[in-house]
Amino acid sequence: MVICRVFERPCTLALLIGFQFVFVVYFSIGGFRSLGSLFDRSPEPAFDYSKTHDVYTNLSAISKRTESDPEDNRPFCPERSPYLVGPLTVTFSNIPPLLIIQQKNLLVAKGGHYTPPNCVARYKTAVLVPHRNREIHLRYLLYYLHPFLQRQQLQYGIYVIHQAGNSTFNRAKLLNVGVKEAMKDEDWDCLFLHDVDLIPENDHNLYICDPYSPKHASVAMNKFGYRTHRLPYSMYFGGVSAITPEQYLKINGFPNEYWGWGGEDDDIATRVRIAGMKIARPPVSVGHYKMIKHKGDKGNEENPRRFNLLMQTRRKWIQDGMNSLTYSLISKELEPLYTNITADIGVDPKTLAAAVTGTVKKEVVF
Ligand code: UD2
Ligand code: MN
Repeated sequence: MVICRVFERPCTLALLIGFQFVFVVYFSIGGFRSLGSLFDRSPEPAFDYSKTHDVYTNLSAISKRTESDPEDNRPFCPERSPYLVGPLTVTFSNIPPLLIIQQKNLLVAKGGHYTPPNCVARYKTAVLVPHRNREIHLRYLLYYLHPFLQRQQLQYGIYVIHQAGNSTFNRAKLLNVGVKEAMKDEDWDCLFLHDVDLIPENDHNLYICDPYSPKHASVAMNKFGYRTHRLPYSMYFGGVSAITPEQYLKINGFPNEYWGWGGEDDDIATRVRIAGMKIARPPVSVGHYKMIKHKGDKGNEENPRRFNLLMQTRRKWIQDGMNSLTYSLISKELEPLYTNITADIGVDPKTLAAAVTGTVKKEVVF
């Protein structure tokens, strides 16, 4: 009876509907996650980021070869590396030149490949870095990433995929090239897609794949006060993420048609969802990254077509991706700290069309 009376009043009814609306909106933008965390049995691990460690601490001790141990007698590396220290000191001043970085990482073999000296690695990870004209950032990344990965006792290789020429940058296509070329070298079980300007700040952020779900690793960045910043967050896949070769095949790789800044990360996230997978994430307190400050690059201007393209992902993913990838490999050089893959991946059709109609003149170099 009372309930009926309440509903009879239009004002109360409007209020109730209003509350319901707010409730639905709140939970649809991620509120369930916070509700879920109330019941979560594994609380966020706590790290004290005011006490950080040099990523090179004890590295030489970690990587000392015990000559008495013949290669084939080596045990598996432990499930959890004993060398992890947690929060790391990351600054962008006084980063030494490449030659010194080499000397600090004596067990890194040509091409930026590493295998733990005293145990058999449980995981084999290729780190793929799409790149053009960011040499300083690359040096910083190499300085921090090599000791970081060695602390985790991984077998790994660092690949830099360099886009030849000056046409519009195409991050996702470069990543496709990186996967193809890296898989020719080794049977990698995990592919890490890595922006050149993001440095991990906690070595508990393991550079290994989740066998069930592609993983988004860079969940908390200094740039956003170490908070998750994108809504809907569950779709966010940019920065640093990891995928197994099997998962990569399942989503037909990455799109080749995103020229310029933006959209390609959302396209990949959509592919993951369409293929029936979820995106895994490390805890926020672990997935800490520092981003090297930068402005937008020349040749990587915002892609005006990205919203249109994103509307077509459901239809196009099956025909645009790994199965339609074409490029020509210009060189594959084994540098001391990384494998440098230089590829001609073609030109942005927008600039081609503009060149034909005469709207773009000398700036475009083919
Ligand atoms: C965001 C994403 C990034 C990507 C991009 C949109 C994060 C943390 N990162 O980065 O993954 O989705 O938006 O495309 O959300 N690069 C070069 N040379 C260039 C241009 C780009 O090397 O001239 C490479 C480099 O590895 C760089 C990456 O492409 O880190 C992404 O470009 P960005 O750093 O300019 O874009 P940003 O920071 O907005
Ligand atoms: Mn960036």
